[in-house]
Amino acid sequence: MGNIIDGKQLSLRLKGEMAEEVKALDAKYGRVPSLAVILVGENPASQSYVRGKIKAAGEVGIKSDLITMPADISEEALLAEIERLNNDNLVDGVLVQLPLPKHIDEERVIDAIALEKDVDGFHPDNVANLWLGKPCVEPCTPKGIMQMIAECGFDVAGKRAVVVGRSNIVGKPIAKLLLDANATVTIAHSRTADLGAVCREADILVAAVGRKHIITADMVKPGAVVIDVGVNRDTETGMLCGDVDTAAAQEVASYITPVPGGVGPMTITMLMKNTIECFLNRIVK
Ligand code: L34
Repeated sequence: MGNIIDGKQLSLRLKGEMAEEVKALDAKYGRVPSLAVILVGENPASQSYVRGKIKAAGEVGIKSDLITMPADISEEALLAEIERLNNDNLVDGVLVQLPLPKHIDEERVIDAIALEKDVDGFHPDNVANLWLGKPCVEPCTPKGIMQMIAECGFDVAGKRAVVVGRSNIVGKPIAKLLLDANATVTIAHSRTADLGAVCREADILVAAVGRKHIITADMVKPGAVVIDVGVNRDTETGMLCGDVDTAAAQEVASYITPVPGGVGPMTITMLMKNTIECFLNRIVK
């Protein structure tokens, strides 16, 4: 039976280390890193994730500012707020929680965030830098996944990785990070023919589709490392579950991440890391 990679435990340790680092930064530079989070509307899942981000900032000693806006806010008003934060020299990171209400152009909003404050790594220039192999902010979820794989002592180089899902936030960037770690990477998705056969090739299987239990135990290669990025609400029980049938897949895998308590907490922890990175890039410039 495979081991659970405990994202909560790993997060606790990393946040502890960052808290020390932030203390040292405060002593050296006379201020701590600061993060502004904008939440538009009242999506309960977004509210929960954003609460997690503000709480983590407190634990690490990062200054945080939560800016909530009503769902019917105009795009112009949101852009004006981003502009204000861009121009505030004491703000190091600006994050706009997604998804946004339909009347707001998400692309335009992400474009408006100053590149040097893009703690999510979503800005097009950041994405370009990632794919060109230039210095960049790595998006939080993929960055957290790589930490979790490293944590189980698994050497990615030369191995086969299959990423199921092709979103800009997870699928595409995690494929690039795995490629950089010298894995042989396949990006599969909902239209992949014989998804099971493709997944069974994977030494590292990353599921980022957003569909409950799309990955069953028979799709997992014995001994594989399985990373479950799904955060799905079970419509019957209201319970949170991943894209992987965890209990059954754990019998086959060597390591597997749980939902909840896996990739989600690590996404938040990597946001703290990125905020410190942006602070350092800005302050030594
Ligand atoms: N701008 N929008 C922006 N940046 C992000 O990095 C995100 N993401 C995704 C959605 N929109 C975003 C997040 O923050 C997903 N995401 C996220 C963050 C945290 C958790 C899940 C998704 C998380 O902490 N999940 C907990 C359960 C939380 C609960 O019970 O609701 C877990 O243990 O998985």
